[in-house]
Amino acid sequence: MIFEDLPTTPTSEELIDKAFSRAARAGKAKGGLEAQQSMLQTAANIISDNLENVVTAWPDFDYEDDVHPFYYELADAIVDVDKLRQSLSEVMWASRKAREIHEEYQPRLRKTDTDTARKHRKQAFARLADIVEQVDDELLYINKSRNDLRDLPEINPEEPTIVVAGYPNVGKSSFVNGVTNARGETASYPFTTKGIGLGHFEHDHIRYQLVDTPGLLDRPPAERNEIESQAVSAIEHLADCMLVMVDPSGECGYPLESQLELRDSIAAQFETVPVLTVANKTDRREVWDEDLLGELDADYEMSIEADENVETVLEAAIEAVDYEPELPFEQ
Ligand SMILES: Nc1nc2c(ncn2[C@@H]2O[C@H](COP(=O)(O)OP(=O)(O)OP(=O)(O)O)[C@@H](O)[C@H]2O)c(=O)[nH]1
Ligand SMILES: [Mg+2]
Repeated sequence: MIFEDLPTTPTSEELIDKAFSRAARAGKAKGGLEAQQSMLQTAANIISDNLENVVTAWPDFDYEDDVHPFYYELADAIVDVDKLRQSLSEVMWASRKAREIHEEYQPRLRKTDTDTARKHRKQAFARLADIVEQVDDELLYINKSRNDLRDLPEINPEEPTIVVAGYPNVGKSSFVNGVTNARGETASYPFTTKGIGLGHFEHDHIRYQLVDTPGLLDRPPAERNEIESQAVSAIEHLADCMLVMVDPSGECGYPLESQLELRDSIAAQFETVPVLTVANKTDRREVWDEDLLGELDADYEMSIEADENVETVLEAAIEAVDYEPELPFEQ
């Protein structure tokens, strides 16, 4: 996951302390003008390099190759990506500024007496400290973003992905766990209290990803908060097939009418993604709500419990994904 290995970001105070204490050590090893030059060089380099490293540790949000739209939107649900990008660019500015200060003061530490050189060097230090303090808030925001984003789960947006949606208790997890090796493998997102279920299976040597979405795509859009809505938008970039599971028996606790509305709203939002409606629990057909079955117009009917048609549904989803692996010899 692209935000997993980001290092901690130093605070402005930590960075200033580090730069000046290393500079003091470098100065002690020498004497006269050389000591002042060495101190300036050490402090400026440490500040400039550390600030630059803060920025280059991040993937470039401008390039889809670096940050897939799925992760961009997901990150934006959790942190303010614009503010983060602005912070990164200001830290880069500070890094450059530290180098400029170095270049500006370096000549003043030559061909002069030690006292004058020390005076200039102190002035340069004050300006270096000032530059770092100017990006104090930015460094804090970058570190906060790093902490918030580092625990996003291992979802691979490049892998062909089937997303399973539907009201609670309709059988989403039973399906994901039944057809994959997931066995309850879940990943927690900062924006749902329930774990997102993740499973994988192979078909014709291609690895597919199945994503179960409790807490996100299990109720009407109006009931989602802003963060959840944004997470759902992120899923639009992830899903290659949307499988809406419905329980016409209503034993899940939600009438078929509500489930129908959810299906329609998902189909409307995911208009660029193939959406399959699957009626689950055929083993409970005697209590299905017959009146609305016509309107539901399910693409498939199955029973996970009775293992009826489950394989057919999976194959239909694979077909809907229509994944063509990119072969290296096909240019
Ligand atoms: N009769 C019957 N029960 C089923 C079938 N599939 C799942 N169930 C049962 O329905 C209940 C809910 O199944 P889950 O797979 O946990 O449903 P879910 O959609 O993941 O529910 P949430 O995680 O709460 O959103 C469980 O008791 C399952 O055993 C089926 O085909 N027939
Ligand atoms: Mg579940």
